[in-house]
Amino acid sequence: MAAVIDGDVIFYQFSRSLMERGNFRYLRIRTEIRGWTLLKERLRFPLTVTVTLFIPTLNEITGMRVIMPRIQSSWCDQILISDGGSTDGTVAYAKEHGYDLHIQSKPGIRHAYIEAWPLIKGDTVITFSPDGNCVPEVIPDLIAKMKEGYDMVVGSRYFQGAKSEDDDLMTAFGNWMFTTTINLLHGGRYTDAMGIYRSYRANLFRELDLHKEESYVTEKLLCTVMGIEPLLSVRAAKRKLKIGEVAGPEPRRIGGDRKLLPIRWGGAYLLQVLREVYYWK
Ligand SMILES: Nc1nc2c(ncn2[C@@H]2O[C@H](COP(=O)(O)OP(=O)(O)OP(=O)(O)O)[C@@H](O)[C@H]2O)c(=O)[nH]1
Ligand SMILES: [Mg+2]
Repeated sequence: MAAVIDGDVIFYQFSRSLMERGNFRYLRIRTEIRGWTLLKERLRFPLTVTVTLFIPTLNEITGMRVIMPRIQSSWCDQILISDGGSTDGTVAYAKEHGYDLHIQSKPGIRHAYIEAWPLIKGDTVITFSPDGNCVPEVIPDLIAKMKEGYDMVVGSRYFQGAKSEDDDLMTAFGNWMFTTTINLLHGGRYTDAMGIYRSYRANLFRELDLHKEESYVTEKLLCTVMGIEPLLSVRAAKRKLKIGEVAGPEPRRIGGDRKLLPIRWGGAYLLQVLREVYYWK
């Protein structure tokens, strides 16, 4: 703060104050120069966030039975399951527990997101895998960090001492290689750009055009249907959004089968990450 006074006229004054309006807290910067006042509002922090826990499932009943009871109801306002055609009782479990439920009509993980996104009620979404790979107790850390005004907070498997017990040589290398490539090509500062476990403003999905078919054309070359996380990481970095990370250690999968197709998805993701250098500004 500084004030330069020449006679009665304030020559220059600068002050900062915290303001609350609606659900947001702002840092207000007021600069007065020769009687002219300039007001700037900076750094918007949400005071509260409403949270949807979004869970894509494909035959995950074993993990669901162990993991879902560890999720405290006070942590989120909505639990939304998007199921890809499970035949092992996952859907019955979701109904029994009163979760919101969508059954996919098109196959492939990204359609689980695209189709169910309109059902999200929270302003903040946490994407979560119930297969044992996501530690439920990290949810409050993700929410607390979102309240500091972040657009996205990644539950990183490689941050602040966190480790993945689920990685094999190929996935460990793939996650490192993609994260490094995304940081170098698109200006990210991620330690984990590939994981599902993260929270973000729900409307980022449309702001970053993740709902559009044209965003995923590279999957056609490898005859697969890819996920949305790598593209979300790329475009959030390209837009220079406020991105944070918390430690999200990854335990082993509990039961069920791995759905990841490392070669096909790896190829499609690599082409997608490279294409983004010139496509989508
Ligand atoms: N609705 C739906 N869910 C899917 C589909 N493919 C995978 N999932 C679910 O998405 C969640 C996250 O899967 P991932 O953790 O990315 O994949 P994974 O098969 O566990 O492989 P790794 O964790 O890398 O070992 C799990 O609950 C899967 O059951 C799909 O096509 N549709
Ligand atoms: Mg998994």
